[in-house]
Amino acid sequence: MERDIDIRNEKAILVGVVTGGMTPETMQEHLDELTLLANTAGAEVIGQVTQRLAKINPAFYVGKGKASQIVGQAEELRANLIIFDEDLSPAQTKNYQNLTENIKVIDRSALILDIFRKHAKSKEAKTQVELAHLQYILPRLTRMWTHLERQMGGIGTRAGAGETQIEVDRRLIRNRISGLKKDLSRIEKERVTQSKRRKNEFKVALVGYTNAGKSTIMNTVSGANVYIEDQLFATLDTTTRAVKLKNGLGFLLSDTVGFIRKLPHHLVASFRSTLREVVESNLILIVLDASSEQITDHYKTIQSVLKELKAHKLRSLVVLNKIDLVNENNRLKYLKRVYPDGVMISAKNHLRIDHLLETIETIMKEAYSTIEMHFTYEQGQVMAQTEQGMEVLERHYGEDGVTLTLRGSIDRIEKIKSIFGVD
Ligand SMILES: Nc1nc2c(ncn2[C@@H]2O[C@H](COP(=O)(O)OP(=O)(O)OP(=O)(O)O)[C@@H](O)[C@H]2O)c(=O)[nH]1
Ligand SMILES: [Mg+2]
Repeated sequence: MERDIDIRNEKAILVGVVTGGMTPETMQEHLDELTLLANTAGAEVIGQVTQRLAKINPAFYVGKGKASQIVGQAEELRANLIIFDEDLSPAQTKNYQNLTENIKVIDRSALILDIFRKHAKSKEAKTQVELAHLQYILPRLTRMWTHLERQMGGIGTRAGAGETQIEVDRRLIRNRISGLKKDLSRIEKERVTQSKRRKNEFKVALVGYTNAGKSTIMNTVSGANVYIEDQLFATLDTTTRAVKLKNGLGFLLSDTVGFIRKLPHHLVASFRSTLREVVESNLILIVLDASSEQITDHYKTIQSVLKELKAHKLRSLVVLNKIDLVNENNRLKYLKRVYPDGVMISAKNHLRIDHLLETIETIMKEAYSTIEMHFTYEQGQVMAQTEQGMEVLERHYGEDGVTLTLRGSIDRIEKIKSIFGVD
């Protein structure tokens, strides 16, 4: 059942539905991506079915006849898993379960959740994934789903008077959900304290489609040692490192979980604490795989997730990574036309990283302001404190003290002004 999906060594067939103005090519691209997801989860794809639909059938998503046909085909191919590219409603999942006992029928969200569960390592990621997973399965519980009692064990797992097993299961899940939410708000509080400490620093966040090369950029630019793999969702946690520029200015760079088309809503919501770094950044680097045919789709997906996070109005810069794989002149021209401000790099081959850093520096300076401050010679300590985290553009020694011209974040300058009562 849903709870127990562990997609390893399963043989799967994929189902894609073409609706509205979608072209068969786009459908195929979506199924190719679904194949990658299935492989990442450990399944082998042995067949695919596509169906053109004018209207979604509430019982089976596709028509009843087609549903039986898909199940029949899966049986014939000896598949034990059917994966829909579209989200199935709880009722549709249950209907399929009634249609076949030996074959699991899941949707794209369940598959993504399975990958996240396998890749989660830190306490935070595990908590977030479990929360999203339980929220996903709560409305999908069926009466066949009775392992929970044993798994959760202990007091309160027995059915009370008049309570059916499924009611017990629901109660257990709800309790667990509220426990996980409490754990997450505790983790979130720690993050708030951390981010307060970093308030005056310029924060840059790497955001992008999964496998675009965010972690490779992180490692190349900051010398970090983040896990890089040619697979989807290699990264589920946020890593932050300080990056120093040649002129002494510096910023904090964060690498985080990647996005994908139709990322389950519960996942985005429960990964809020991991994605906090994105929401609080001064600059978002939108990392795109320049060699991907789906680059436009990827860009749209990123924009819509950023919108969901309420981070779409933040300053952003497009980074066209994997430019080493783009050999055709026409393709380069196309990229330049569509992303005129995009910075082309190859993180893996260390190409044009300097150019990326220079662009970040220019943007930082725009977000920065300058202030002139005068200190008497007795105020040496106060002056040193004021200088912290700021760039000293000029230092003029006069008879009655030192005049500094400082450049730094507007926040920091406002703070200095309020401390010294200047305006
Ligand atoms: N050819 C080429 N490959 C690259 C480049 N940058 C990264 N890669 C490869 O792309 C794959 C994914 O890289 P990651 O850095 O793990 O990508 P990510 O965006 O962090 O992916 P997730 O954490 O899984 O979302 C790896 O196999 C990298 O070696 C590049 O500039 N050129
Ligand atoms: Mg990564």
